[in-house]
This record gives sequence, C-alpha cells and structure tokens, in this order.
Amino acid sequence: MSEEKKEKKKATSIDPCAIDLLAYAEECNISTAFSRADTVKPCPIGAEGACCKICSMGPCRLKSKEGEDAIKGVCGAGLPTVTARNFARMVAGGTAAHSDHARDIANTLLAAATGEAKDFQIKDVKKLMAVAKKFGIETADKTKEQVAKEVAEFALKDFGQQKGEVSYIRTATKKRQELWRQLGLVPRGVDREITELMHRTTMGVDSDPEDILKHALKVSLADGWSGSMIGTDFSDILFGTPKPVRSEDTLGAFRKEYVNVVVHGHEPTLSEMIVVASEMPEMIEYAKSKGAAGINLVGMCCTSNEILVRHGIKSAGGFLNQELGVLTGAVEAMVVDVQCIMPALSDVSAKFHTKLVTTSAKCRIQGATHIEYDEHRALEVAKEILRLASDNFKNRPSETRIPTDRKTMIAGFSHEYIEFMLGGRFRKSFRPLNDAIIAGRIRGLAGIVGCNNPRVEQDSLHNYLVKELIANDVLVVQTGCGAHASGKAGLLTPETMEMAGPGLREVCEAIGMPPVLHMGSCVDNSRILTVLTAVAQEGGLGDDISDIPVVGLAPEWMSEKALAIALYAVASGLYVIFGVESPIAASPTIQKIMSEGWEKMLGGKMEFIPGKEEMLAATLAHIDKKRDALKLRKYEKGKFGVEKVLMDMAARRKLEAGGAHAHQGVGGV
Ligand code: MSK
Repeated sequence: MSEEKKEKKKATSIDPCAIDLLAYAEECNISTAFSRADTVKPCPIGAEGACCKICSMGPCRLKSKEGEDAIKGVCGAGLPTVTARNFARMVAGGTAAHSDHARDIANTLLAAATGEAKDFQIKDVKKLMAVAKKFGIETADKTKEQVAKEVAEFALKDFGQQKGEVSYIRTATKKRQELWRQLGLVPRGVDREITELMHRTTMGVDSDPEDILKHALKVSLADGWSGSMIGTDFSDILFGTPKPVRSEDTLGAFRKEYVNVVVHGHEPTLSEMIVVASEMPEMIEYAKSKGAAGINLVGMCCTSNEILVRHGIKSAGGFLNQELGVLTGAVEAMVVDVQCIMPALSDVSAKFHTKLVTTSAKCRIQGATHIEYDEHRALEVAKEILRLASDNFKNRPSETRIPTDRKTMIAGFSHEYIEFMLGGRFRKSFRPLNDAIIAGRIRGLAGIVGCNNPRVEQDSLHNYLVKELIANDVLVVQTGCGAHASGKAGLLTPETMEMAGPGLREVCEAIGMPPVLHMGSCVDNSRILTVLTAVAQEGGLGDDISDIPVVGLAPEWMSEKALAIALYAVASGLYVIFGVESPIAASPTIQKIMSEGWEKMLGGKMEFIPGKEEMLAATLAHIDKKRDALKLRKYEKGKFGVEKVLMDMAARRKLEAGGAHAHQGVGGV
C-alpha cells in the first residue's frame, strides 16, 4: 500500500497493527466496522435521543429548530420525556447484560459447590470467606463447598427478589447508603428494577423525565452494587483473585507455527476451561499431529481481560480488533461467548479459513459453527473446540499477515492486590494512597474505561487522556477496552512512570507500580467502586466517594453497558465524562438534570464532552475542586508535602463531629 494511502488510513486508528490490516482490508475490498462507519451515517434524530419509537403512532421525530418545547409526539410526549426514556432503556440493556453474566457465574459457583460442575473448583477460599462475611453468612465448622453453596444461593436471590435490598448495598459507605435510602434508590432486585424500567418507559406510563431518570439510576445501582460485584467476586472465588501478571497486548499476539485460537466476548467460564485444555499434553500433541508446533491461545475484548488478569494469556486487543484478528489469516478458530461480538465476524471469517464458533445458548450467529457450552461437561466442550481448531490448521493459507509489533504489559491489579501493594503483607491498607493524595504527590484519581468506537480514531482519546493525566500526577486505573488501548501502546508497564509527573512518579518508584493500573474486564469496574469505598473509609479524604478527587471517563464508548456503568458511578458520587456522541444531545433539560441536578442530589454528575482537551480540562478542574473542598494543599507540579491548612469554624466543627479529616497532614508516601 502506498504511503499516501497509509497516511489516509491513520485517521481510523493510532494502532500500527490496525492501520496495516485495514489497508489490507481496503485492498481486498473487505468491509470492516471502520469502513462501515464511513458508509453508514448515524441517524441524526436517533443519535441525539429525539426519536420515539415505542408505539406505532410514530416513530415521532421530535427535533425542532425552535427548541425542545416546540414539538410533541402524537401522544403529547415532549422531547425531554422521549430522550429520558431512550436513555433509560439503554441503561436497562446494559444492566441486563452485566447482570445476566453475573447470574451465570453464580449458577456455576452453585454447581461447583454441589459437585454438578466437576471441572470447576473453588480456587480462592479466602475470598469466598470474605464474601460470606459481607453477606452475613456463618462460616464456622462448614466446608468450603457448604459456604460456597450458601453464598451462591444468597446472591442468586438478588436477581428475582421483590422486596428488600440487593446484597452488596450494605458494603457502600454509611453516608451513601443513607442517601440512597432517603432518595428511594436502593434496588430491590435486579430483574425487578429492569422490568419496572421497561414498564415505566412503555407507551403511556411515566412521562416525568426526572422520575424516569431516577429509576434509571436505581437500575444502574442494581448493576454496580449487585450484578457486577457478583460477577467479579464469584469469578475470583472460582478462578482466583488477580495479581499482577506480565503479558502482551497487540494483534502481533498470533504465532505463525501454532494453531491460533481466539476467545472473545465476556464470560470467563468456558475460556477458563479452554486455558486448561490448551495446556494439556494430549491437546498439544493433537495440534502437533496436525502439523502445528502447538496451541497459541489469544484473548480479545473482555474475555481476554478475564484470562489475562488471572493467567497472563496474551491479548490481541479490544472490541475493534475482532475483524482485524481474522484479517491476519492466521486464526484457526474465533470462539465467542456473549456481548460485543460483531455479527460481521461471520462474513469476514467466511473469506478466510477461520472457523467462527458460537458457544452460548444466548448467542447464535448465522454461518457460525455452534458448540454449546455446558458447565456439566465444560472441559470436554473446551477440548472439542481445540480439536476443531487444530483440524483447521491444514486449511491455513501460506500467506499470513501477523503484525510484528508486540507490546509488553502488566495487568491484574485487583482491589485486594492494590491494598496489599500499598500497605504490605502485614498491614494491607489504602492509607499510603490517601496520604499521597493529601500531600499532593498524587493530584487525584481517574478511571479511564469503556469501549472503542469506529466513529473516532481508535485508541486516540484513551491514549491522549492517559498520558496527559499521568503527566499531571493523576493515578489512572483502567478496565475493558480502555485497558487494551493502553496495553497496545505500551502504557501498562512500570517504565511508563517516566511519563508521569514528579509526584506520581515518586509514589510509583516507592511502591514499584505502574502509573496506569489494569484492573480487569468491564464487569470489574465494580473493583473501582470497592477501591473508592475503601479510600473514603480510610479517612482524610472526606467520608464518601463524592468527596474524593476522582473522575470516571469513557472517551470512546459505544455500548449500552458503558451507560449502565456511568450511571452507577454517578449514583455512587462520581463525576463521569463520556466522549464521542451524546445520546441526550437533543434535550438541554435532560443535560441539566444529569449534570447540575444530579450533582445536587448525589454529588456525582454525567456529561458528554466531545473534545479531548475539554475532557482533560474538565477532569483536572473537578479534581482540583474536590481538593479545594477537602482543604488539601493546592496542587502544584513538583511541589508536595504536608502543609498546614487554616481551617474556618465550619470545617473545624465538621472535623470534630465526623473525624472526616482526621488524617489530614499525616505524612506518608
Ligand atoms: S468489551 S462493553 S467494547 S469495554 Fe467489555 Fe470493550 Fe465496551 Fe465491550
């Protein structure tokens, strides 16, 4: 491909592997999400949340030059109502996805405990006991299987429960729990709240935009403080709690001489078994008998994150790399479970020798081979898939396009490991982190998470924000495809501390950690809630998440799941910034409710900001605003240490009453 054409392609991605493979796709006239994003323009009415299609009197196009009050739908619904309904339904979709994933993990834990799923064991007994304690389950004189059974049954109640509170609510800060109860935001049951949202937003029910959005917040809390926490904790119990592992993350993860198998999607159950099977001598011998040197297992998207953080399995990147993986011509099997799987994989696989294998009873794709996962014979299913891949090795064309770019990364910073890393084995604690923020070495925290979206240059916003924020002494944590963006750019290594501001760098050097921490899959955003709760409870940075100098960002989001995550973060007290397009752009009323209104109500807010410089400025301004509110020293690059802050009477009274700033001024890292 000519240099000129390559230059043009650069606007699609900043990943050099992607640029090369997209150039190849163009030469061969193979469509990808990148090219389809050029040809399929977003509907301008729907994109901004102004299309109502919940009944057949419409769809009503509620966009008017005269402003949002100038036009009503056939039923009389105004634009704010319609925009709120559309947004809320997306949150319900995202919550359903995370929570259904969690339900399956809980069922697997139950089946492992009762001996029905013999291939699964309880790997992290310590975590099991910790979760049992959180649920108030007595563990004395019980086997780990008995405890696991009770824990799984207790959690499974969360989904269908009609009254009461979902189980993890009690682990939030006291102040947040009280606020949620006072506002009527505590979810009764996951399915209960999702169903109610779908009912409220059907034709002719709730038309008060504030009320609709309030219920969307309640639904999202069922995701963050039930479904996602169950998904994370129970995966840790079954497969082990992550600790830092070294691996690599680019499309260069494939190996020419090996049978290349990609596991893509979200659930860790079958992929864990594929990891086990891929290391079995009998399966390696089988691959060899077909002329390969062995099996090279590679992850993609969040299934990748699950097996990466626990086993160090290499990754070929996130969501937007799925078709590109097939384009290398070196993939024998693309094995998918659920979520973020493009139907286009079927078309692109058909152009190569790649076998697309669907494995979930919930996800069928025309043209794919379906080998259904069954937890009762999980290892057998995994072996069957690997045999199919090995049998396909002979069909690989002689010419492949495996990129040579490889990037090392460190991943696997669970909240348990961060606490251990900060405080040491005998006094695990978030104290050193709080002290570093108080002293101004660390200006604040940012979670940069979420997807890639072909409507923006792949990884460009993620990488820009990560680099700028660490340069400004902001410690960054990442999950999902945001973490892949950093992994592919080589930002998930301790050497990245060279790019960090002087204070953050000092902390990273003292602790021996990178300034960008990979915390897992998108379900694992629940780990961020757990860390922030612990930071708030540690003292010195207020007494709730909303007091902490922290911002959540999803600069390249595309999925409904990202909106569900955003809302539970806001409801937990965070300022959340999203990039790309705004699904509430049509209604200034809704934007105001979600920004000013929610900030007053919850201490958290959500804004859509398309420009990268503006996102950065808003993040730093919010962090500094929170530092000021805590009366911490003003952040100045390169200047840090303990500084006495003169307190007024109101601040002193607050301190005496709640001890909120009791640790202020204590030295540390
Ligand atoms: S996979 S939801 S594209 S982060 Fe979790 Fe990536 Fe977004 Fe899917």
